[in-house]
Amino acid sequence: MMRKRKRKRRRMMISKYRQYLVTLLSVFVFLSYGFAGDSIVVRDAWINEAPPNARVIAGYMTIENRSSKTMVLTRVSSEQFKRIEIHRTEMHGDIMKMVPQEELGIPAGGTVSLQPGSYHLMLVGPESVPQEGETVSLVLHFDDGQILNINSPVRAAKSSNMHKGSH
Ligand SMILES: [Cu+2]
Repeated sequence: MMRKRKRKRRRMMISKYRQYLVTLLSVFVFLSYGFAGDSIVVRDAWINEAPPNARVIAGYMTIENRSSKTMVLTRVSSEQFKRIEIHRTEMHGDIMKMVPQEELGIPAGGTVSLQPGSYHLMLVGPESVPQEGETVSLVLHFDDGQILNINSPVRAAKSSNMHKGSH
């Protein structure tokens, strides 16, 4: 008697759990679809090619905010690196300095370019240094909880998009 009842209860719990999972999954799909929409568009992402023993690598991209409110990039992560910092290169007299940024705001309807000599991502502690032709998977986290996954190709800085262009 007792055993039967217990089994029944467990079955109910499993089905509840399953229901919960399905709900959670559909919320997830909805959110990522909603985001895939248009509020943030990333273009021209690239990772600077670096020697195989490099401990830090720079990453660049153009982030466009098509929404009607400021979007704030709060965090960037990648499974291929220990951590990723947002930096800005500043000139102090003759001295070039990289200043870590807590976050990066992209104004409504505006564009922020991460490029050599300005804002950039500092990819710290590579699992193995990615070489030209490979890509780095980056996850961009925004202050409203939205998340954007991008694949960034690795290429040499000399063939920079400034003049030659990649398309
Ligand atoms: Cu830096």
